[in-house]
Amino acid sequence: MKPLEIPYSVDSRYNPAAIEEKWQKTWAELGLDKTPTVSNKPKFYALSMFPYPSGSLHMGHVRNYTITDVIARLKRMQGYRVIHPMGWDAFGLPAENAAIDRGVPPAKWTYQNITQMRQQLQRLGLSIDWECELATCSPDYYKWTQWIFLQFLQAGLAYQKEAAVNWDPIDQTVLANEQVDSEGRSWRSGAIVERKLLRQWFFKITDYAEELLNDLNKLTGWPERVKLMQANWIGKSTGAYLEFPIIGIDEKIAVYTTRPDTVYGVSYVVLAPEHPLTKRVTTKEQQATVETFIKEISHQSELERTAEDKPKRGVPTGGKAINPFTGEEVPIWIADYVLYEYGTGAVMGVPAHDVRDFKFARTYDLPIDFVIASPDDVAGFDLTPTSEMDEVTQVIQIEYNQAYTEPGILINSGAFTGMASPDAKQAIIEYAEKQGFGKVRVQYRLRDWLISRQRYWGAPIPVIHCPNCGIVPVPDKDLPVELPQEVEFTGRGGSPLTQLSSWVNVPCPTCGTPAKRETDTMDTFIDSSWYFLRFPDAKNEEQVFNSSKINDWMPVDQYVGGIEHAILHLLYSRFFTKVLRDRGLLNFDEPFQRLLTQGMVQGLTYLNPNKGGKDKWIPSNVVNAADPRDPQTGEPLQRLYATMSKSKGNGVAPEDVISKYGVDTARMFILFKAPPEKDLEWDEADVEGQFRFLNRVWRLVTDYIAAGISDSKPQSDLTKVEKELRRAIHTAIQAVTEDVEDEYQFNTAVSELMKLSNALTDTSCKNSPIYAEGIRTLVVLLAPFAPHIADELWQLLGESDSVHTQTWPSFDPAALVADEITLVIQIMGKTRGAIQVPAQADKAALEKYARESEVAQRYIEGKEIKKVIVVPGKLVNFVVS
Ligand code: ANZ
Ligand code: ZN
Repeated sequence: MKPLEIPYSVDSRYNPAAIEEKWQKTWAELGLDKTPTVSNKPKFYALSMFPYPSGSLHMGHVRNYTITDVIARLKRMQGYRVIHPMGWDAFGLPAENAAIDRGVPPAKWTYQNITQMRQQLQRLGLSIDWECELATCSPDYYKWTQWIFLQFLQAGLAYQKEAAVNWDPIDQTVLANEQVDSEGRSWRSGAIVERKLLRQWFFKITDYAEELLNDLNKLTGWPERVKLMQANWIGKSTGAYLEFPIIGIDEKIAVYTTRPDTVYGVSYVVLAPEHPLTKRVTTKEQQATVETFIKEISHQSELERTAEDKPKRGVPTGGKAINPFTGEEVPIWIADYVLYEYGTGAVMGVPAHDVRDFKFARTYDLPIDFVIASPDDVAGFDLTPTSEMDEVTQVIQIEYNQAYTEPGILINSGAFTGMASPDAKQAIIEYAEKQGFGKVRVQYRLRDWLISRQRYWGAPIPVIHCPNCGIVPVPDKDLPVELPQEVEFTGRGGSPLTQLSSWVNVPCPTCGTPAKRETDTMDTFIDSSWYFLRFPDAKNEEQVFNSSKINDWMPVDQYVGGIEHAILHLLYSRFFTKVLRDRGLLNFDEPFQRLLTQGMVQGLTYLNPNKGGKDKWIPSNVVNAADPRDPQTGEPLQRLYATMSKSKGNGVAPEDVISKYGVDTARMFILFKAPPEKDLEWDEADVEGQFRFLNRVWRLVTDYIAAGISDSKPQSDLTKVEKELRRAIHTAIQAVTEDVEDEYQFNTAVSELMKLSNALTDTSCKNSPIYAEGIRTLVVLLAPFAPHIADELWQLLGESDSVHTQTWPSFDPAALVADEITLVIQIMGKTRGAIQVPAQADKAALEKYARESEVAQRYIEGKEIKKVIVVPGKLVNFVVS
């Protein structure tokens, strides 16, 4: 043993406040978190969803960034070159509201918040490369947002058309959806908001619908749930146009249906009242009725016409059509629930299998013929298809007392009888196509993306409207189109940009004629659809980014953020990536390789079930935990965990926890309390528990140092105790590595660290070099989780390099093999004890050890052994008389 030599006196107490500040400074000086520029190491891009600069950090942020930070630190130690950036999603409405309410300019308000939040973030000791920092509201970022807009415009993916917006008739302004309350009133004026048609800008995301859907298959590192949400949002449905010839005139009614498998159950055809064929099919006798009906419903809105709970109304036209499959005549009706703008403006009525049609048929006494049945209900029937398409003898009588809307087995459907719905759909469409009376038709629920906002605090759309040239893109050399500073915010009369004539009026860049700038700004989702492409080249003044740099760093290897972005942000980012790829700027298809959606942080709160609205939440600090009652009414309260929020008063401020316990404890608690994708219940006692654990580690290491550092090489012949300790060390390396590597099970990884710390505490070989190996391994394994204490202890161990520059240890498989195993002794199936036996003992040897054991001797004495059951590696069970 070498005499103790420590660079400075070891503080016997763990003092997080002192060491955390010290190490944050040191890391910054050493540039540990900087993104490596040249290196032949494999790359790793770790990214948290960047925050909106509201002004203060909440526990959800802390959890999100801690998760990403552990991954980034681990990957660096595993030999990757890592980029781990941070920025600000800084445009948006709250800044403008602050300007209206308090007169603070949006830019000033935003940058103040950024400064404040950056400081709070830096206290967390995250290994972020601050040199990549960006804010979407800064002109050197939105210059490129505008440039990308022009790329979309050039590609024909940006266009203008009329669209309905929320219009406040008092303030004369467009409102965002968030500014309209549940009663449809403006948040400011209280006026009932109107729908108004205005020219708006759109991005043609529908051009990419099919690829966005198909490429979900490539995202093997995404949660299934998120992929499903995206697929549903895109909403691909395959249906068909089917044509029904009209009797008496040489015309056909094309209907759009998603259920061609129900075509044998059609009992009528319905036209939208506005349909051009309505007049032609109406008979003389029905003319007056039809005209009255059309007049009546012309006053109804689309919503009223289609609302689920409204009765469906219609009238027969007197005309008839032929079902091309059955050859049967069916009446032609008009009805309010069929919209002219959707599909073909005509539907085939199948009351047996559609809820609306069912109600309609009941009201007007139309036939209801079941042609789909559940597989269970047709079990006993002969489902041989007939040879002819139109041979529909009603052979199977199945009735349901409501519409049967599920897919099932086709009955009474001629040659398609017996088929399952999905196959039948395809077969029926194919047949119709062959016969020339139908066509397959793919529809998406996804609509084009409305990107224009009549707001100030966003990136101005960089086009100029010229009376001669029409829409003229602002030339690249004139970008960015900067937001003017000297504006007044009144909240009335629309966007302040429209009032600023000096800004609006410009000569046309092409012909010089007096022209007008576009005053709309872009949806903030555009800013966040490409920020991850800017980080690796954030300072580039010449280009949006250097493609080879971005192709090198992208895709993001691990993206971490909230489930609330499962649809829009992630879909838009995928869309942008594909468009920029098609513009030749990128060489990959998908931006995010792996996605982790972290759960919510929940706080303790109390609920008064007899109260409604926000009043029902009673903050825990005014409640006596032993007997929780409403302080006002005395009513008993329910105790529960709910997502931390201001209204529930159950938030825990990150700075309070950090001041009391330090960042490392907060991180350890967050990681230990729940797996990252699950909700996490904030619990002070468990925070304490982690603080105590770090204190134990501190004592363990400092006691070891005080006792003297052994630098001797491990001998070849280890004692049994040494072998056991070595096994504990290497088991910890293996388990921690596996827990964090594939599944990010940080909670079990922290348990493994605790196990190792216990093994080191309990072992009797504290003078052995194996013990030294154990102490050092514990500190290294702890580094990604509790980075400050780990570096401090590492330095106390006499190391001059930061622990974060160490190589992540690999385990020695030989050390994992046990010399001895525990053999359970049972008598008559009851466990009576256990003994240690050599691991390689065979069945016969195990039985011998068991028989000779003290436990067995005690229970067997004087009895006859009838049978011995040996389970190798586990137990021996004696059956006695
Ligand atoms: C026959 C049928 C049978 C239908 C059945 C459904 C169930 P999505 O999925 O929203 O696209 N439909 C078609 N055009 C319509 C219009 N202009 N106005 C009102 N309804 C219309 O809905 C497609 C279904 O909505 C179509 O499939 C059609 O009714 C109806 F058991 O056709 B279906
Ligand atoms: Zn012009």
